[in-house]
Amino acid sequence: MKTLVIVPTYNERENLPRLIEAVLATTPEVEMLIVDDNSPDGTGGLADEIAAKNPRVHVMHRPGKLGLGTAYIAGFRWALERDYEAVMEMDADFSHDPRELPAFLAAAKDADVVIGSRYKQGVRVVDWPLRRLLLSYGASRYVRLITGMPIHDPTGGFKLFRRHVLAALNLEQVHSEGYSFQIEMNYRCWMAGFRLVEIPITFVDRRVGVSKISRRIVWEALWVVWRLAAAHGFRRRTKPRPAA
Ligand SMILES: Nc1nc2c(ncn2[C@@H]2O[C@H](COP(=O)(O)OP(=O)(O)OP(=O)(O)O)[C@@H](O)[C@H]2O)c(=O)[nH]1
Ligand SMILES: [Mg+2]
Repeated sequence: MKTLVIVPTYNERENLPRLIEAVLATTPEVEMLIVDDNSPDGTGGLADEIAAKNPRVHVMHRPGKLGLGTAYIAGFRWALERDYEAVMEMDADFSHDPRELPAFLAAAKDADVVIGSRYKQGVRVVDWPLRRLLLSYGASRYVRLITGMPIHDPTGGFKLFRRHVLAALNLEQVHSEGYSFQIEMNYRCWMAGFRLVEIPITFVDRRVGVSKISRRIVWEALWVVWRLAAAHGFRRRTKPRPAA
């Protein structure tokens, strides 16, 4: 399945070259789109240099730090203008292990959306401080409690959408930015009746570079869940989608 792996970057100079190499080595089916927000450390220029030598690597430049959510939406649109059958989200900082990528492609044969899950069949998070783990795990329980969405890890950012899913969603309606972007995408896919499948992944804390998580991102996630649920009348189940 021809797949585009979208990697948003902001100051990931130390990670990006190794990441690209590792991702492309997994399978000839994948290409990559780096969406760089004019990183002060020059990640964008570095991506251009790599892309110039490798036709499987593409780069989108944005003028400044516009957020993760809009970076992915821009990437999704770019993919839909081309002939990719699947589109993946992945972080640049090696928290998502490239070696797990083929498992997503395999699972996509029987799913519309494949979600890499840290919290299905146990908890697999390496090197996070307990505080951060509790925040993330607590958020996942909170999302499930309020929306009824049967997903163990709704804030994770290692995932795959089949092309027809992105084509069916109204991407212009998606406004959230940080963790809530992941929640919102899952929720919209679930409400639309698509098949969401979780596969176990192991998440490792970033080794180099700095985190971009902020208090604002956490608050956004807390209230976005209520906004989404209210917009759908607090409906807690979906109707199966008629076969296409
Ligand atoms: N283009 C773009 N990329 C971003 C932006 N914010 C974060 N990213 C990238 O999105 C991915 C996830 O961001 P991280 O900073 O790793 O966020 P996190 O995983 O929640 O936190 P840490 O791993 O602790 O840093 C990384 O590849 C970042 O470089 C942004 O505003 N624009
Ligand atoms: Mg990270």
